[in-house]
Order: sequence, then structure tokens, then C-alpha cells
Amino acid sequence: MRGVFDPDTYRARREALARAVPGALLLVPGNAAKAMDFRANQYPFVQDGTFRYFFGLDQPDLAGLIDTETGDAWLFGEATGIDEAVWLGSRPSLGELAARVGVTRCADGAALAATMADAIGRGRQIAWPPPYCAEGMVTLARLTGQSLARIAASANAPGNLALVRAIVGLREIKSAAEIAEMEAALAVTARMHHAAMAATRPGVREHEVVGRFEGIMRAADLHFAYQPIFSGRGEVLHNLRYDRVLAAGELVVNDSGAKSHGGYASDITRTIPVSGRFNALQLRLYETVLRAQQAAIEACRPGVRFVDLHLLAARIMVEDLVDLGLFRGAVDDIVATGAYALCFPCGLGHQIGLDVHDMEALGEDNVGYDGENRRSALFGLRNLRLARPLRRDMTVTVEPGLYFIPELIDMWRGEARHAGLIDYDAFDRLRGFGGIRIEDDVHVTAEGGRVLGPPIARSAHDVEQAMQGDA
Ligand SMILES: [Mn+2]
Repeated sequence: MRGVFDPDTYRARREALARAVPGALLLVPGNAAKAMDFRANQYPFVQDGTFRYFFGLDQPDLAGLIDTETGDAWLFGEATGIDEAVWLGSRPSLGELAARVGVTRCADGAALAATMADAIGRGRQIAWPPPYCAEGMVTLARLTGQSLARIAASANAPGNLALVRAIVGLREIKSAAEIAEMEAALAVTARMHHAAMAATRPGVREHEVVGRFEGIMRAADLHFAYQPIFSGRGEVLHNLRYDRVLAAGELVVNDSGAKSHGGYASDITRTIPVSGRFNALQLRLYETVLRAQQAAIEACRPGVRFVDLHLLAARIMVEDLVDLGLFRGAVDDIVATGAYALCFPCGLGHQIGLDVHDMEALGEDNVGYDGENRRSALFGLRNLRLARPLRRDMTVTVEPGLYFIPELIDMWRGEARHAGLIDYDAFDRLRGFGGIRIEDDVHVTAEGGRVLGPPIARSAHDVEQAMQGDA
């Protein structure tokens, strides 16, 4: 079955989870099919990352159960009904599906409900990963007999928190097979980004370019890992509109990635000069961001706190921005006070894996922070998704950027915020500049960060060259 590892992989993962959370019944629901506008018309299915990690399967409406007292695992789901067989075709039996991921016990949803009721009646400790969508909450409320309100607030319940920590500890270390999946997604992503560079020119509408690279992805039978960002208004961090006509002199931010057949995400950003050449100021700022990215990538080693890489990238950019007259005073002060966040108001990156923001559904603080590394209250730094020390074989994105956001400049200027450190007149002159972001997916090794996937044009020169290629 495409995108499914061998059964031993899932068996070993479930056994590791059972060792980490002993004496409990772990309920791991898969995602349900989601209706788009009526029940039979559904969104393309995306499996829950935790279910896929432990139970491997990419079909909707399944649930897994792991008894960490006995080591037993079950797969629950429904057999293909006649209506489904007629309209959608029959699928492998539950037993066949279970066997592919090393599970020997399977039963229908009624049996799951009965198993749960029995366990609750016997006072067993039951834990589940926190749900993030309505269907998941309703399923958990039904199976646990708890109210929707309690289910919605269950993320940090004591039993669930131990489970969440155990899941994070396992999922954040990537095997060679998982990294190969990410590189498979990146092989297609590289072609998408190069096609986008070749198709970008003055007078083209953003969605025309999106359609071009989406076609490459769909022809490879992949789907987006998240809604792509392709915008000449790149200072809007997650701009999801594609309706502008690109004009000469603008920069376009292309932040787009695909999911591999095994469900692993890529997350790549390139910044493209619409006219085909960066102008002098664009080039200067582009190379600033690139230098910060390169330094942070090289420093991605086990034991290094990701927050320190964020601050390293900020420092490198600030040094140049002082030279350019945007900031004044000591670089240390501009970084320590958070004044730099006027043009770098987001974090340096995040973990990536089965989810583009890997495991974010388990709680950003549970994934990116720990007892020693608490979330900052500073504007900008508080958006950092990952702060704690890197571990060997983690995969992270490194995505520094510079953004000139008129609303933010106006607000800070109105408050005279960090007025001694910021030249607001200089920032005013960069209204309309847009944004620059450069993002790669990085494997943390003992020797430093290794950029995953085939090279994707990244130096200003290579981006300009790729714009001359075939669209
Ligand atoms: Mn990202």
C-alpha cells in the first residue's frame, strides 16, 4: 500500500508509546471524512498525524486503541456497506488494513463503544490526544461519556498530558524512512518552485502562477500540505489571496509545499522579483535574510536552543538594518528589547513532519517549550513556535524574513515604541516594499543542519536564472 511503512515500524512505535505511558488505555482516533457543503460531497481527506504515525493508514473513520497494560492494539472501523460499494467502490477489509500496520485485532465501531464503556466502568485510566476539530470532539465525547466542553478542554488533563509528551518525544525524532518521505515531497516541491519562478513576470495574476505549480503537484498525485501563499503583498505573513496582477518592481513571496504519499509535509518559501532582477535595495535586503538563514541552518545542532537561533538570525539582520539606517543604537539592545520585531514579527521556524507545523494540534507549548524554556511575552518572540533545545534527527524549518507592514509601522510610531532604536522615517520609505522570506526544511545532525531535498534556487543569482527557465 503506497505511503505505508512496514508493519514492524508501527508495532515498534506503539510499543515505545506503551512503555512511555504504562497502565493506560490510549484512544487514538483517526480523522473523519468532512462534508464540504452536503454530506456526500467531501473535502479531500487528510489523516490525523498522530493516528498515521501509530496506525499508518490513510482512510477516514478509523480509530486505534492501545492497551499499555497488556501491549494489545486494536483497529476499529466499519466494513464497506453496499451503498459505499456501489458509489465509491469497496475497499480492503478491516482485517487486511490492520495487518498492513501490524495490528491483529479489529472490530467495528459498536465494539469500540462497548470496549470504552467497559474500561470506564472498571475505572481504567484512559487518555487521548487532544482533538482539534468538531468531528473529533463529538467522537471523543460519545466514547468517553464526557461533555463536549470537557473534551475541548482535555488537552492538558493529567493523563492526556503524559500521553502528549510521550507522542511528542517519539514523533519529533525522524527515522531515515520518514526523512526519505519528506525528500520525496521536496523533489516535487522543487519543481513547483522553479515553475513558479519561470511563470512570474509583470502582468500575470497571482492565481495563474498558483495554477501552474498546483498542476505540477497534482500531476504527481500530491496535495498541498497547507494553503499556499503566493503574493506580491508578502508582508502579510499568511496572505491567502491570489487575485492581484503582479507588477514590475514588486517582490512575490511563494510559501508552498506538498504532502508526500506517506503524508509528510514540505514547507518551502522563496521570494521572487517580478521584473526578473532584484533592484539594489531588494538585493541588499534579500542577501541579509539569506545570510541570517544560512547562519541559522549551519547552527542547527543537537543541544542548541532554537530560540537562540531565532535571536542569531535577528542579530544578523539587525546588523545590516543598522547600516541601512532603519535601526540605530546597539545591536544588543535592538535584539533584547524586541524592537527588531517591527520587521521580523514572527518566529524563525517550527518542527515539520506529518503536519506542516508538526504536532501543533498537541499544543504549541507542549511541542516547542519545556520547563526551562518558557514562551516570551515580547511582541514577535511570543510567536516563536519552537524554543527548546534541538535534538538529533529532528526536522525543522528555518525561515527568517523581513516584512514592512504599514499597519504595524503606524501603530508603533503612534506609540513611539522603541523610538530611540527605530528610525520611523526610514521605515516609512519602505511602505509598499512588501516582504522577503526564505525557508528551507532542515535535518538536525551532529555536524549541523542539512537542508533536505534537491537544491531549490535560493541565491539571488540562482532565482534570477530560474526565472529564465521553462514555466
Ligand atoms: Mn513554515
